[in-house]
Amino acid sequence: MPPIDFRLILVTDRSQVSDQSLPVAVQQAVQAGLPAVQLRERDLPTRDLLELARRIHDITKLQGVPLLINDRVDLVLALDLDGVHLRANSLPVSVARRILGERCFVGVSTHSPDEVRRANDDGADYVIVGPVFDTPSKRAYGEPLGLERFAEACCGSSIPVFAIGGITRERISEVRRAGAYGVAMIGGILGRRDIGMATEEMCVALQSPL
Ligand code: TZP
Repeated sequence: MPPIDFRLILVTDRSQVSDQSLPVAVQQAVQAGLPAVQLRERDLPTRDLLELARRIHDITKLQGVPLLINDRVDLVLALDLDGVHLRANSLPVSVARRILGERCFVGVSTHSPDEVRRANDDGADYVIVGPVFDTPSKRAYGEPLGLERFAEACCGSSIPVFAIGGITRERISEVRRAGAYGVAMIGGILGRRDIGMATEEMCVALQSPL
């Protein structure tokens, strides 16, 4: 298994990119030092998703930036992507691992300390935990975890934990102190006018001493 040597994951949502296409936005972030991308365009038909994944992969692979995709182990294999990101109703970790083997990342979205422990037991490579803070796209799912429950989730994990949900540059130190290995975000990068600058700011915040 390749090591998890990235601490920032840009999760995509093309509806939040205002002035340009998603591939151009990803290119700007990658040029500014973005270390990993998770393609999460869950509403796209397969052909369109394949095409988008191909275009984004052309950008990420040039810079050696891992590209993960939600759910689609078939597209991981077809395009030689770096891994898959699973949710509760996706394929189980063991099945994804069996299909993809050890050279691909298998990540899991989790929402509680119990789910984090289960993902550890199932053999995931990393977990994304959230929403930690309030974030518009997730209000329908109820209250965010908050820092205390997030810290509890981190305590129960021996694999890297990424915080998601309302993560800003200012909050990076808070989630790191609570035990986060890294952060994942949509709006903190794609919602900003200057995507390159936003990416740089996040990278600096992740490297600052606590
Ligand atoms: N999962 C939990 S919160 C969230 C996802 C996909 C949305 C994160 O968006 P933002 O803009 O970084 O708060």
